[in-house]
This record gives sequence, structure tokens and C-alpha cells, in this order.
Amino acid sequence: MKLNELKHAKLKGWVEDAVALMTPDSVEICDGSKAEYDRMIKTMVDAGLGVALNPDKRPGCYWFCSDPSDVARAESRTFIASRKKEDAGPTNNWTDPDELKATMKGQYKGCMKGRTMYVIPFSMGPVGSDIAKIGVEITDSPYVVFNMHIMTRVGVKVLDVLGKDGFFVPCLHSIAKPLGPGEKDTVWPCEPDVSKKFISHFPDSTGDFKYEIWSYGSGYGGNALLGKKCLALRIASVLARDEGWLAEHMLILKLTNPQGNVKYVAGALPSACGKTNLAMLIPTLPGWKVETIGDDIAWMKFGKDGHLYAINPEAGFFGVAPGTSDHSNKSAMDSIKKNTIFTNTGLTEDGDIWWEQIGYPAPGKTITTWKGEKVPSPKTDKAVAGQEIAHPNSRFTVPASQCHVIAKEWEDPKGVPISAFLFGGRRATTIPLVNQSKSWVHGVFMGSITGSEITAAALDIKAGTVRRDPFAMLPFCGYHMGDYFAHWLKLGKKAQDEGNGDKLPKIFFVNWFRKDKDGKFMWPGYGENSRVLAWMFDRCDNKDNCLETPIGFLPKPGSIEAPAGTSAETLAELTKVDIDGWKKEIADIKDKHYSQFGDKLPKELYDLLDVLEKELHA
Ligand code: SAT
Ligand code: MN
Repeated sequence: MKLNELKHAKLKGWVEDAVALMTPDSVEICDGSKAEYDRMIKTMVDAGLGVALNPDKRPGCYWFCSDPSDVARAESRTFIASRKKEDAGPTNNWTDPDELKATMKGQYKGCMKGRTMYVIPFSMGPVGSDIAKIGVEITDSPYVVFNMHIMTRVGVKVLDVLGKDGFFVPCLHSIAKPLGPGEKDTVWPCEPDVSKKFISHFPDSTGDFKYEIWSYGSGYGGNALLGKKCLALRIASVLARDEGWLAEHMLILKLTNPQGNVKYVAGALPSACGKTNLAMLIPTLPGWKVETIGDDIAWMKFGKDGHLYAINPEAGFFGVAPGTSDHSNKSAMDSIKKNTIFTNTGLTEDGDIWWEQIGYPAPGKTITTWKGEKVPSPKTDKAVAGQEIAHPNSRFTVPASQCHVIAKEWEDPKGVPISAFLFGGRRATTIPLVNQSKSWVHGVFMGSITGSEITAAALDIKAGTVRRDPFAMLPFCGYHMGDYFAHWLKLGKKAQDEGNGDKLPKIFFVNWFRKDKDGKFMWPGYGENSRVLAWMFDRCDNKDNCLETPIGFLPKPGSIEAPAGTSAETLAELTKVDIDGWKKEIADIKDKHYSQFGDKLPKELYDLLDVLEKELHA
């Protein structure tokens, strides 16, 4: 499709302006077809920038490796450029939007010389769903085009919904590597100087567009696939605030009990807590079933019936490869057997992928690392820091439809009614295995104090230190976190005022990661977590399976059966109130966490902290 065939005048004008600024050699409007997908991959494979994997082992699969400067989201280069600094809040990088645009326009000038500009119309959410939103990404990366094909719904059908004047979020992206005459890419093109990369969000610009995303210099993951964290979380969180809904960093799962009754659960966990594994969990508890709706993002709106309905705005999974095995996530392993893009994993001699903790040693004599070096195949699949075969943030991109445990209603445009929210983190002490909030406000409190222990000594934080990651939204909330807590409180209050308080999802906090005095995990996790899901399921039906305590509703003794290998004493320890631990927790929340939000921290949350403190001291 050609530029002058675009019927949407504002879209056409925006693309024309981008062409004038970035001066590509040609422009292509993406149609979302399989032929286009294949052609984009071929462009890169022919240029030597990608490898087709062995079709006997991984049919339709490809291996790509990025530049070592371009391997993960660049949080320090991610900006929320709201008009007022206070609207970005203490947890975001802020710059003045006009200054940032001036800087970036300077960078964008001529940045696509020698390349094709691709215009990708995409829908986040089933095309035409009331909850879905449309974005259009301009990029010079064919890698971005075929990944967007998997992760979102791309093409002409989206333009049809957009019509002549529909709403879309413009998303500008360039890898920042113009080509001279006859010049060809030899390695992953990007801007290797991190200080020149920008992932910018304009949540309230007053120009032609109210909401905009401008990204420059990176071709990797969330920096470049702008539908995901940029649109579906940072900008969508602002849209949700403005329009009265929720855009959350949550998995959505469908839970079926042995009687065939169904409940949908949405859950937020900080990174490295097994969110994708939980979304695809295989229960050990007989008769129970978990199916996946989404593994990363949930958009939720109240229906006319007062229930909260959720869609997964994505169409694929962009999962972390290392640590994924038949033990940790068999469903993911089965999903990635075909038609999958692998980025920054290892490549075996026989044309397959490999990574640390994949569950078996690397086959063959040698293996190619993500940096392209041939090294002797490791004898085990253990990770050796600094010598990884696969980059720790290496990824698979796979269509969600290929997942064997995807729920049949995962694309239902009206969404699924959510019965429970779950928050959680990796905490060695204090936080019980599962705890239900006493009220909506208390649940918002739980979400707001979500934290997880840092597993690697990265980020200059001591390993074992708790990093608070409210609602697992720390890097993804597009506005002031204090206002975000207030938005959650407001939605709950509105539902209650309308007489729908009993239809609000119940809120839970889980912790699979408690350790004993010897540093050993006390709970087996993985499929055994189904025992906790089952307890939550019954809580949603108000079964008599809990005890009220100062910190919330904890499981009644016997209401969760201990899995094999876990003693009754251990389970009792996991489900009791650690009074001293909670006193320290409260002090930490007051002094180091809530204090940073100033007057934007809703009073209800401070009040609740006081009540909790009093009850613990009683
Ligand atoms: O690179 S993404 O932002 O898409 C994934 C992640 O870092 O969580
Ligand atoms: Mn995520």
C-alpha cells in the first residue's frame, strides 16, 4: 500500500512530516500479511543479520543477535515528558517536552537515509474491541516489523477500523543508523552510545497529538516494539487515568476448578518472579486447570453489569529465554517449537537454540554465543556470570495462538470478568505465602508496597535488598505514582458508590520465595502454586477457609494441603503473621517508600498504615 492511499488525513500528514524529517529512500505501509512477514525476515537473513534455524528442529524459527550495547530496556534513557514536572513524579525521568522534542528532531533529521520507512498500523487488543486502542509505528527496522506482526495485530484491518478520523497513538522509531550510498549493514544497526538513545513519552503534548511516543537509537524489545511497554503501559496508564479504566502490568489467567467452575485472575509481579510461568502454570492439584489469557499486560474496564472486564492487548509473548525449561514452563517450551523469533540466545551446531537453565547441557562440541563467538559447549546448563552463552535478557517472540494452554476466550473483544487480583514479590522473610486484603483500600495498599528482592547484585543495589516496585509498574507508570494510587482508590470507591462493591475483584498478595534459616526455599513453587490459587478461588466464593489477622485474611490451618516434601510446620510458618517482621516492614514503607510521594500519597493509605501499626502493637 502506498502513502497516498491513506484515507486518514491526520495519519497521512503525520507520515509525510516524518518522511520530510527522516528522509528515507522509500516508504511502505505494512499490510500485516504473511508474505510481508516472510519478506522482512528474508531481508535480514539475506543481509547476514539473522539465521534460519534447522527446519527439522525448529521449523519457521530464526535466530538474531543484537549489538552488546542494545540488549534490554534502557530505563535511564526512558522519559516521561509531561508538561509539568510534578506530573511525572519521583519514579520517572522527566525532561521538558519542548526541549526534548527539539533535541530529538535534531537527531531524527536524515536518520533514515538509505533505508525504507515502514509504517505499521497496529491494534492493541482484538481489532474493533471497545477496550482496544490503535497505534501507528513508524520504523526503519524490518526486525521491528516482524516482531510487531507477532506481538500486536497489524495491517489493513486496523486502518479500516481507524477510518478517516479515528484515534491513534503515533509512535516514531528509528534505529539511528543511516546508510551511505552502497553501504550495507554488517551487524545489528543501532546507536551504540547509550547517552544518545531516547525512549520518550509525551503524555500531554499540546501539538497535533495529545499522546506521543518517540524512540531513537535502540532496536531491542520494549525500546523499539512501541506497542508494548511504551503504548500499552506508559501511555495507556495515562489514557486509563483520563478515561476511568486500568492499564496494568498484569498476567491474566483462567482458573477452572474440578467442578468446572471458572474464575479469571489478573496478577502483577515484578520481573524475575515468574509471571510468565504463573500464567502458564500446570497445576499439581488434581482436577484444576490453568489456561492463559495474557502473560504481561491487562487492560480493564468496568462493564454495564458492574464487573471489571480484562483483555490482553498483546497478540504474542516476548518471553525471557534463560530459565525457561520443561520444568519451569513446559507450555512455553512447547509453544516455541515453531514459528518463533529468538534473539540473543545461543546457537547450537545443529542449528537449534540453547540457553542457561534450559534443562539439558548444550549439545555438540561447540556452541555460538549471543555475541557470535564459538566456544566449547558447556557440560551443564548452569549460568556462569559473565560467561553466558545466552544473554540473561535473551528472548523468544511467539504468537500467543501457538500456546497450547491459551484459553479459547483470549481474543474475546468484550474481555473476561476478573474475580481476583494478585500481587507478589520475591521475599525471603516476613511476607506470608498468601494473604487476602480486608478491603479495596487495603488491596491498593498491598499493591502499593509490592517489592522484590534483587536477585543479582546489578543496579548497584546489594543483592537481597528489597526494591519496591508498586503494582510492578515502577518503570511503566506514565504519570505520578501517587496519583496512580489515587486512581485505583477512586475506581474502587466509584464501584462501591454505585452499589457494585461486591463485584470488585478480591485482592491477594502472594510470596512463593520464603526461605528458612539455612537459606533454603520453604515452598516448592511452580505447579504447587495451584494450591494457593485454589484457596483464592474459594475465597472469592466466601468459603470459610480463612482467619482474620491484622495484616489480612490468612489461610485457616488445613485449608491449604501441604505438598509432598513440605511439612505441616513449614506450612504453618508460611501462613502466620510475623509480627516483628511486619513492624520493620511498616517502618521501611514509611521512611523509604511512601515518603517519596509527598502530598500525592493518598491519605487513606497513610491511615491504613497507622491502623496496621496499632494492631500489630496491640
Ligand atoms: O523489552 S520489554 O520491555 O518488552 C520486556 C521487559 O523488559 O519487560
Ligand atoms: Mn513485563
